[in-house]
Amino acid sequence: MSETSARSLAKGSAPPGPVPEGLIRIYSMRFCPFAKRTLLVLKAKGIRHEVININLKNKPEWFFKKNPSGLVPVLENSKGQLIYESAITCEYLDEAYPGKKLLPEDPYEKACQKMVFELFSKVLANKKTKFFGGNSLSMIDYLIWPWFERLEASELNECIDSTSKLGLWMAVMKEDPTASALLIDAKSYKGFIDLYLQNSPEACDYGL
Ligand SMILES: N[C@@H](CCC(=O)N[C@@H](CS)C(=O)NCC(=O)O)C(=O)O
Repeated sequence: MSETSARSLAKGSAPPGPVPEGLIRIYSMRFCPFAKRTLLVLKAKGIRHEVININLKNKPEWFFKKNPSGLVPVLENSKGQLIYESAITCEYLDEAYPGKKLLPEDPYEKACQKMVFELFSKVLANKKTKFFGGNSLSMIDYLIWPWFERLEASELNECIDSTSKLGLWMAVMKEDPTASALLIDAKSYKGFIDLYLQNSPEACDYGL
């Protein structure tokens, strides 16, 4: 798997070449919670991938050919196919690659995960089981987790009661090997936010 901490590519950079056979590429940004969803799924499924970080404060001109809206994450495969919108990239990876299935096979169960995901932004407490999708960790947990790990990094986690269902879920997520391997570094995240709010082109490369 490739370096997630490479410096970002900015305006004036040369576009990267085709994606080698057997690899998938993610255009990412080290501190983006949406891209983190895709990185979690890549890691959880053990998919060989390379990471190209994009300077979101000074985007390369060629990046708009990868995603006209100029947002990360974007996936590119060796056929030159491009996939964007984080939830769509995650579902694509789950369907296109073998190994542990993160979305349920059963169409109704799958629809339920998608309904919970739609509800997520409105009703956080809509959780009756240990994980958001049932009693084992699945796609929905990875889709939600990046915002909660940022709460910890911003020291806002105290606003969540550690004995509540949400607090208990956060504790088990931190023990998941995939989530803990990709855990955001609080100090770098704070440094990134400070520079990002100042519109600094150095924000995306904070700490490198
Ligand atoms: N709906 C998109 C949102 C992605 C998104 O907002 N990414 C941010 C970084 S965290 C971005 O690329 N921002 C660049 C910009 O707004 O120009 C998704 O789920 O992939």
